[in-house]
Amino acid sequence: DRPTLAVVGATGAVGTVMLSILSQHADIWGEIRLIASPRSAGKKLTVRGEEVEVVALAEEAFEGVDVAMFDVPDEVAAQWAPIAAAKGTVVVDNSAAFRMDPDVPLVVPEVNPHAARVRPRGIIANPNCTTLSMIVAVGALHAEFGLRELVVSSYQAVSGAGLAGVEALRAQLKLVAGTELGTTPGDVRRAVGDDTGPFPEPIALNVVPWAGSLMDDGWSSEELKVRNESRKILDRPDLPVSVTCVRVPVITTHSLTVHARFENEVTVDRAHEILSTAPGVVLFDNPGAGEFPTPADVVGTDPTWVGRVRRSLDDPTALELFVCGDNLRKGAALNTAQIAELVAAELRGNS
Ligand code: 11C
Repeated sequence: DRPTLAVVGATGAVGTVMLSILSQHADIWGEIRLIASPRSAGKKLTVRGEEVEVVALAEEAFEGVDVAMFDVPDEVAAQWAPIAAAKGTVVVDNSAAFRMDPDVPLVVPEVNPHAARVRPRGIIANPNCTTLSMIVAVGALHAEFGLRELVVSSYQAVSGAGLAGVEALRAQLKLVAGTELGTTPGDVRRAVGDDTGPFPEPIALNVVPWAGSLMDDGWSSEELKVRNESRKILDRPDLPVSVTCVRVPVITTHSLTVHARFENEVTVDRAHEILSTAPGVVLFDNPGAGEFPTPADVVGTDPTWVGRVRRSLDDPTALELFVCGDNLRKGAALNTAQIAELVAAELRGNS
């Protein structure tokens, strides 16, 4: 019998991409049940070419569900993932609620697939989209060279902040389009007005060095997530990781610059070989021909794209990279679906 899958949070920005990925991937599931807040219950959404009615989040909704993919706010996941797990459902959760729980594996199938099998709470966590947008490439280099340190800066798309982030950028772009704004202090801010949506500053014609909430000593929650999650996925709990997160006026696809220091000397040729053969990575690195990844080309694709690979001028053990990944696909829905498919294969093997 094919396993039953539930998608919890089916109507959100990531939920919508989950449904399209389920329609594109090999059809391994029996029933696919769509679950969302009571407000969305009764809506009809298309998955695998068929309309399915959304049911309200409730304990009974998990009856007979083998695997559930959750994309809901942290507090909703914290409450409902254990309820689903208690019913025997394996939960793959895309919130931050369980990522750092030592009894919950944090899984990227190309990097640490084995971790998915050890899940004492019946929950597997999916990393943050910023971590996921670089970790497949970094993990491949780590497997060969042994990582000693990471210093990264992100260039994060507005859809990382959900549909509200996309709406804010679109609305602000309308207000500045065709103007000469962006030439005097405050002119963009005045045109955009006080309502800057989920961002603390205007995002049109601007970059904003902030994502998430304020943590100790000036760090943002997003920066600490990238640090802590990278350490957990790579199984290097003491790895030095320094992160600066920045929001840019891109709809979808997070980019990062990465300074990665390794145990021994590295060469660009060997790094190219590793990256061009690593599963889930596309090497696109020919700056002489103008070839490097940008969000405009990467959006809507599955892999992690890598370009601008250089050896650090002052450190022969370090590489500099530019990495792009679609934050709604590999950064969220795709990785969650890949983990669910790993679990389905395991359940089939056991039955
Ligand atoms: C952003 N990465 O781009 C965030 C959103 O922990 O899953 C995802 C937050 C998370 O704003």
